[in-house]
Amino acid sequence: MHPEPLTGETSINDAVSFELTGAAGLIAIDNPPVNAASHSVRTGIRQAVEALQDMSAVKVIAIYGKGRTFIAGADIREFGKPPLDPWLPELCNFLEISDTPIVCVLHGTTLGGGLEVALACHARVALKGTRVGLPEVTLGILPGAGGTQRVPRLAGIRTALDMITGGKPVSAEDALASGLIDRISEGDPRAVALQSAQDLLDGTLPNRRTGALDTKPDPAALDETRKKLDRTQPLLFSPQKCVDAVAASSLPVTEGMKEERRLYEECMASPQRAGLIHAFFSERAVSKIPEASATPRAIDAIGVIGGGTMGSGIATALLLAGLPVTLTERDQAGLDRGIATITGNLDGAVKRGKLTAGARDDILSSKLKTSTDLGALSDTDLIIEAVFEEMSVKREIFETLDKVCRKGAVLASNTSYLDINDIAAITSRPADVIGLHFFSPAHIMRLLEVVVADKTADDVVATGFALAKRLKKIAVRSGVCDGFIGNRIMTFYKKAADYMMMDGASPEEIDTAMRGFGFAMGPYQVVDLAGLDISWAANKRRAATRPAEERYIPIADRLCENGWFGRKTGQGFYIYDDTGSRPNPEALAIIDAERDKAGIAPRAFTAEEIVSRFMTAMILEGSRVLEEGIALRPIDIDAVFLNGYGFPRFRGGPMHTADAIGAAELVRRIEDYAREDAWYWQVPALLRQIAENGGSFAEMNDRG
Ligand code: 3H9
Repeated sequence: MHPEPLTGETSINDAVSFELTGAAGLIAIDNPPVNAASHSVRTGIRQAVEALQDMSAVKVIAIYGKGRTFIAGADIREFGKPPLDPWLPELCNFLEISDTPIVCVLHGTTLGGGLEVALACHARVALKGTRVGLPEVTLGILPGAGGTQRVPRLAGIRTALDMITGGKPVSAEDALASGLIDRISEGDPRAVALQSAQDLLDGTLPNRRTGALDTKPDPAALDETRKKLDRTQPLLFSPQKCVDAVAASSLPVTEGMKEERRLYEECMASPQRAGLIHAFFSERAVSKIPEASATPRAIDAIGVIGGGTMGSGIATALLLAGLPVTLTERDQAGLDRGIATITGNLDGAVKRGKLTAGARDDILSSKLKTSTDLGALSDTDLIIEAVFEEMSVKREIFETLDKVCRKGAVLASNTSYLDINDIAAITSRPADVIGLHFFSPAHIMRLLEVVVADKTADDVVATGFALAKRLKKIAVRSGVCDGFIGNRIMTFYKKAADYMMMDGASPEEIDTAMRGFGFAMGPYQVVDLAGLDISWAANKRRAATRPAEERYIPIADRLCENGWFGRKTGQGFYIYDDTGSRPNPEALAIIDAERDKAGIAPRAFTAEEIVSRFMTAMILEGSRVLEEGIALRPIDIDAVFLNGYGFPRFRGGPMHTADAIGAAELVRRIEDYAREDAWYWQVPALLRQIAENGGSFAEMNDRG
């Protein structure tokens, strides 16, 4: 028992404290950065409520969060570890049955278990600007602390299905309209907590036990959602489980809770949960780089050189983030094309509701400047070159930039393949030179490879990461090599696909198998979209240095010789017209002819073998990229493929998949495939070492 009355705050532990103010007991949660419902938060809340319940002066309790948000969810870092009492669902039930009424004050991003705590209280007040949601499905699980039972009781089955299977947060206004919360207030969380406690006591806020309410059955909504998910997310496990759990909300609450728990455990045990949570952490881990402590240089004005698709996309991304851009091109015609592309991109953003028409007009009239003279970039802070991939062209540009740019300006190249060290050496200021490799369309794709050359200064690297943050992109640090992390690995595994094509699998079979694995598109759909001419140019460039032992498949080159560059020319591996796309019979004839020429009798490939060879090749080259220090950690490679190459998120990325397969099995596969082609299929030393030690790539992430 605590002595009463209390004044000031009493700490339960490092995360929870309480205070007494008149008849109200206020409980504060303080567990930075996002007040995740860790073990100390759960025990802290329970002990604080118990302490307050024991005080006769306390007639009402209010819970609020300190810092930037109320509880943003269960502590994801505890997942997969032995659960510690009290579990979040137990805490929620404990709050709901409290005889002392409890109001919760929400602010920031009240998500997952945070919202579930609030739903179990007797009233909910949100500060203006709060976003509430149940994003568990994005982590491969379902709301497991009563969310699937309490949301339908407060807001109906349809809202519950939308929120729980969609995972997207909603505004406080929407939450109020649906009945999820009781009021929107303004002020600081503590003051609102105090006022709300008084209002709950006075009866101006409703005082209800959510679990005591009934859910109105809605079989049509359940059926529609199941069918939609079958169609749109056929490979995902947890969305259907979410629907099952919401369906159980028509049962008496204790039975519904049991069913929710059973389904939650199924999701927790699924490899998709591990993959999706790995993906979540990978996107945050990538910013932990050796240069993280350097202060980024100030970036107030940016120059973009080149108004092609890439340059215009980069300029659009910068403009959308509110940065002023000076676009340069060789001539007015080039500038006109660039301006037209940027305008089209911004129009698209207006159509998608990301930008108002007024803001677009404002950007075009006041934020975008253009020039045909590189001298116009003399007072910009960062210049991104995005011109044709030809060293002689880049040389001319960087020589000029070295002359015209102000001291301390960051000089970046968007090259996909060229050596940043060579580009840096063109200038008298190599410490200021860096690679910023965007992915097309640059205003939409989230990945940015920050390519660090030998002499790049730490604060220039930090500037690249700071820029990515402003653009809301995922920046991944890469060392210098042909193709950096992503394109280098892609070039390698693309060969494995080509070998299968040459030996008997059709492009369509390979694409279908990889889509079945979860990729958004198969590799031949990707090259058709990117343009076969791009890889044709790279093949020609590499021809001189291609090792004699390498098996070379010329099929794509033959297509290019016919002028078939993929989607943009109406045909490539597929034919594209008004009716959609279908395999190109002429491409298949070329494949047959090349097999004949090489004396290959085609054999059948199962989807399983296609996936196995494709993934083994990807992991093989990923291991080499790690061995050479091009990527800092396996998790960086995962982030690259998840955000730039359509890798299925629920599989966590290639190196996470490597651990799921197991290093010993990967070595066995490579040695097996090496019997056909010992040059291509070589076991990397790192992979062999992990296999021999019984280790994992995940351990390399932990070492940081
Ligand atoms: C759940 O609730 C299950 C229950 O239904 C059932 C239980 C039985 N846990 O993103 P940021 C870390 S599932 C642990 O950069 P922002 C994050 O790793 C959960 N750590 O900030 C990072 O650490 P570091 C449902 C977490 O302002 C730091 O906080 N909830 C958690 O851009 C800052 O994060 C969710 O899925 C967590 N739950 O965005 C919400 N959340 O600095 C997941 C964050 O060491 N979180 N961290 O790299 C988010 O969506 C965003 O973090 C948020 C803030 C919007 C909250």
